[in-house]
Amino acid sequence: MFQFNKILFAFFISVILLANSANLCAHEHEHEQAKGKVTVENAWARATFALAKTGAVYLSIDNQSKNDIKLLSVSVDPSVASDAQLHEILMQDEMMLMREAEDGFEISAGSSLEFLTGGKHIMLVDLEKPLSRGENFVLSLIFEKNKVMRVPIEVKDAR
Ligand SMILES: [Cu+2]
Repeated sequence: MFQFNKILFAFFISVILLANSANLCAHEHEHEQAKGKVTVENAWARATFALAKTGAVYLSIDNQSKNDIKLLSVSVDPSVASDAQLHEILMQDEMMLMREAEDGFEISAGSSLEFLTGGKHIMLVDLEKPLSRGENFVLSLIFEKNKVMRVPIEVKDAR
């Protein structure tokens, strides 16, 4: 009986070791993909009026990796707004309109995607409360292949 327990124990240990090494592999692989040098700069949100129901976030995503990537969508915590959308500007009959970019945006290798005032922007829809200067929140950028970047956003005065 003692012998049996010992064997069982050894078997158990090796299963744990196997599981651990599998984990390690997965982790390293993930790390390998993540270090593809995609950076986010100049991230900020415009402070809003007291009764504003929408807000805008601006940032630029620099793809210094060797692969094309695609930004599919964005999201924020429901305590900030009920929805976050990728918006683009288009001209129609000399009027500037905005619409949701439902397919997201491609960012080819070595290029960057800029969300700037007067251009592409990230729209926060149904704000829980107005965005006040100095506040911070987190915006999640959701890329293809389930890659998510969580970006700290600082609220700054409208200019
Ligand atoms: Cu918009």
